[in-house]
Amino acid sequence: MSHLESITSPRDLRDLGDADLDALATEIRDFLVLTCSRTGGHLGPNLGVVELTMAIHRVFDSPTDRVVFDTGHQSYVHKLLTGRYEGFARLRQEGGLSGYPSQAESEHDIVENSHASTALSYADGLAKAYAIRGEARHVVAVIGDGALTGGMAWEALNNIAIARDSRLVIVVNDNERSYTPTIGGLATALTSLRTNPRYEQVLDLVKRHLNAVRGVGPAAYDVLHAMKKGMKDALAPQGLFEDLGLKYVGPVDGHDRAAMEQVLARAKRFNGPVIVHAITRKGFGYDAAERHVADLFHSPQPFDIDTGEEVPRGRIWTDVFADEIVRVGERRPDVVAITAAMMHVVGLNEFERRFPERTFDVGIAEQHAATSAAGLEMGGLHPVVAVYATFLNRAFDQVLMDVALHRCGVTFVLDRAGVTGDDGPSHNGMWDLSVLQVVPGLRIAAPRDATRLRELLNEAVEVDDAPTVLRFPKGPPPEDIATVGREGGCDVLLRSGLHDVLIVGIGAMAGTATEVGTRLVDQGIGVTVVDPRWVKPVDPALVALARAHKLVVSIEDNGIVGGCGAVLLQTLNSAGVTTPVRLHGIPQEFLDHAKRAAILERIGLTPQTLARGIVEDVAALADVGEPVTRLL
Ligand SMILES: Cc1ncc(C[n+]2csc(CCOP(=O)(O)OP(=O)(O)O)c2C)c(N)n1
Repeated sequence: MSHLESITSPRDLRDLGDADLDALATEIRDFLVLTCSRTGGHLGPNLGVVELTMAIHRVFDSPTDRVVFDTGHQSYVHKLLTGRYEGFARLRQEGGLSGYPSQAESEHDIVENSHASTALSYADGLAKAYAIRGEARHVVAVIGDGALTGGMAWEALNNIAIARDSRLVIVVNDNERSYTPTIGGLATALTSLRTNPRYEQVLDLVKRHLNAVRGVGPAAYDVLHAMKKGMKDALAPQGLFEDLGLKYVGPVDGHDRAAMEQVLARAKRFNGPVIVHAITRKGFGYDAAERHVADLFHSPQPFDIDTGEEVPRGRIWTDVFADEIVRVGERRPDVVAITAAMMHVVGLNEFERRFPERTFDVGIAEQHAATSAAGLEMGGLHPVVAVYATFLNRAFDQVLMDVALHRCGVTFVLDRAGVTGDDGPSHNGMWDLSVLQVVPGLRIAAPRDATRLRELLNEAVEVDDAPTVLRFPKGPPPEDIATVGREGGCDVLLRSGLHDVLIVGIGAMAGTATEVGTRLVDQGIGVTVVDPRWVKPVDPALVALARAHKLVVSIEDNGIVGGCGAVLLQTLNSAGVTTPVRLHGIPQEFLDHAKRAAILERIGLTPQTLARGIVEDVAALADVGEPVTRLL
């Protein structure tokens, strides 16, 4: 049995000697590479925290002591050390291990939200709770330099600095990267901490030398120690953490397990908040990851272990946006682009290459992205803020008050909208069409295919008196879906027979809507299928169409509560249109990870299930006698 297979709990680590621990670290790396080569996953970040995680679990006693991982994408090693080796065969697959910590999986997991920059706030609360309850438990928060660029992390530090009773150890996992190199003043400050000789190290050095001189050493050392603060400023002028009032230890080589254990043990003894600054390398120990220029294998697709070559993913929606935004940029010198630490994954890398002075990576700072976009707009530019749909939630108030209230022409591009699947509940982009409905003046476009994405992006950047949103899903776009007519601003995709059922297909669900329509036509039901293109505000043409039909059906890959269907229903109600409306969307719940297709199947958002339901609805309406008796 390998070392790795024999680990069922962190306690098993305590009995191992240095050689066995080194062997275990190697086994973990090999295993991570093998697993991710088959399933894909956050390989680079996890290769970087092997020793660091082992050290934490040797020094602290989880789950009595709590370990909180910021974002949680780097928790694979923690999972391996907490008895989940077997589960890795089905990593990120339906019914298998989650790609993030999961309370359902283990008592060692506590925070599973996977939106960045929250760990310190959770840890602050946990540590305060244990202090108040008189429980002698430590809390360890592991946070990357990327996640430290998020404002919430600094709000937490501000509070932690005065929480003297908190037994809280913050491990800053500094690998100088988010996906790409971490940006900003923080990154510069960390570099200065990283590269300046620490006063502790210098003191140690002085101590060793002075102690060697008989009769002089200890006394001289004491004097020196008294001058410590002054020395610190002279040797390592920096104020990042200590000027906040936080005890700082480091920097320490995060790949030197023994050194990590030493500083963690010291931090633990301090019994107050301490920052441990660990220097690590993303992708450490796997050549293909270390050489991967784009993102050091932050989150590769399945790949060939020998070459590191990923299974080609084909052309995805992001690529269509990436090409078009460059064209927009060529035509419109006032268009600037903003990413929140995800330059290439949201398709801005080519724009950045072409227009570096017009591209801003703000760090994992969606709130700042939105409000600084408002400022850019007020200054005469048209910003395009590209983020994953789920992460825009972070900036809701900024969109509402800072952008919309000021009628700023800012375009938000929401990639990975709808069901994303593999990354679980926190990554499904199923909230935007609901939360953004409440924003006055804001307009939302949902393209059904690549052509519409290009069209709608161009229309969106023309709007200069209100925020616009363009949302599209993960994965490849479908073949273009032809238009057979136009009603107001809506594309008609299918028109057949009488005005029985009006199907409104929102964005990526327009293809599904068309398939559903075809099935209904086969059943002899008259159908009109439309794609509104702009889904907010509701197109008056939709109201007229709804009035003319016997049943309205909306289909969207967004939460059913407050989404496009719900707002359409409300609009029809206000307009006095009494046509029955059936809403189809994602049930308002947190969806476990699985493939997108499997989830859509499970929640009934497939043409077959939808068509069956609609036929039943039509039959039920017919049963009541009015007004659709002629339908069947
Ligand atoms: C609010 C939010 N925005 C964006 C992301 C996407 N994201 C996941 S990991 C990551 C980079 C994290 O960098 P860091 O914290 O330094 O960890 P590392 O991967 O370098 O270990 C980003 C931007 C996220 N999870 N949450």
